Amino acid sequence: MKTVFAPTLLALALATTALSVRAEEPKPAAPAAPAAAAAGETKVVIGVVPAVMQYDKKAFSVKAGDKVSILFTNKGCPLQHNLVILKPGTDAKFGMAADKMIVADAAGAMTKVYLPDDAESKASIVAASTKLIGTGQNEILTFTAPAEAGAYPFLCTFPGHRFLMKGVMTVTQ
Ligand SMILES: [Cu+2]
Repeated sequence: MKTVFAPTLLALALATTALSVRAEEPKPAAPAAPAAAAAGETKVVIGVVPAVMQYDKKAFSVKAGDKVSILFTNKGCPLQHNLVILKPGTDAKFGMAADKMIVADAAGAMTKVYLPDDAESKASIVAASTKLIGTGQNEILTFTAPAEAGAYPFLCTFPGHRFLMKGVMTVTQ
């Protein structure tokens, strides 16, 4: 899903104004192609379906190198969730590391948003929410899409959720 961000529209409006003010000057500078600047930005909204422990969006695509912003929102599910996007093929191992940290120190695991922080797990994170998202809460994750095309799994590592609460971000060239 490609969306032009509001600030870009504002910039376009300002640029247009500037051009009309400067109309009498000999040669206005070539416009800096605002449309091209807007390309390469992807906005995604991912919610939570109450009661069934699933994201309401299980697949989306981004272009390699895009600026991505994900609005992760929980409108009506009483449970708390996170959202972590991982490098291809690392989801099972990451999930098991999350389970291990919960067993080792449940309270500590919660303060870490159930994201394992050993070196290997950290290296497999593409983007992750910084807090647990309860009812009525949301968070915007912003990151640059990986340069390499592939299937990047995303999941919730709140205890027991990841088997149902998962999806795939496809990165295309
Ligand atoms: Cu969850």
